[in-house]
Amino acid sequence: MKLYYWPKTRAFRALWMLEEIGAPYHIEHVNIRAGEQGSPAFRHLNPMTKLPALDDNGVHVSESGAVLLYLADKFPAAGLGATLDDPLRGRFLQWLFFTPGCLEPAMAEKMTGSPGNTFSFGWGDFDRVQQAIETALEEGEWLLGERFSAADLLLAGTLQIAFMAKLLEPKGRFGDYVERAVSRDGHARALAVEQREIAALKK
Ligand SMILES: N[C@@H](CCC(=O)N[C@@H](CS)C(=O)NCC(=O)O)C(=O)O
Repeated sequence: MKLYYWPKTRAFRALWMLEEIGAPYHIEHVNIRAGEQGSPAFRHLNPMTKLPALDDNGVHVSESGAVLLYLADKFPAAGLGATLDDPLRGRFLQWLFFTPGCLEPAMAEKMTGSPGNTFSFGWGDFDRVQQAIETALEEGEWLLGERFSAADLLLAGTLQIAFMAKLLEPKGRFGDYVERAVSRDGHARALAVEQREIAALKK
């Protein structure tokens, strides 16, 4: 499995997922700061020319939500998804789509101060996504209740960015949730890889 990656990007989500799973993979660098994502070869892989992208023996997947879903389905024993017959499958998909489809656009809107339209825009607005997460987390430690899934990986990783951008305070229910997610061994392993990659760039 090849992970097209550059440090300090959304490719970290896929890296974290691969480390959670323990699947063998290797990193293919795409220096997005130097424009390498625009090469014809990479464009063929992901016409959006963005990271992350995955090549699993010729099967190409991009868009972080799709990459996580692909991996969760491919490695069910890792328990990071919900199988087709699992009653939690619906909730799993809902929250997996929620982060890129609602949270990220609402964050972008909030950051840029764009006026938006909570009724017509698919992501509502930042207050609405915040309330949705709050409600979901009232029901359990994780989005699926008792167990951590790829949907938590995606949401917690994105909430960390919301903390860094000062859109949310890293405290209370949100703070505890992100803390629980990043305390996982899989996250520590992914972070070690990311730190090695950052250090290598500085050489
Ligand atoms: N919707 C995409 C967004 C990916 C994305 O925006 N990646 C950024 C890095 S964090 C990127 O590759 N930017 C380079 C570019 O836009 O040229 C996903 O979730 O995978």
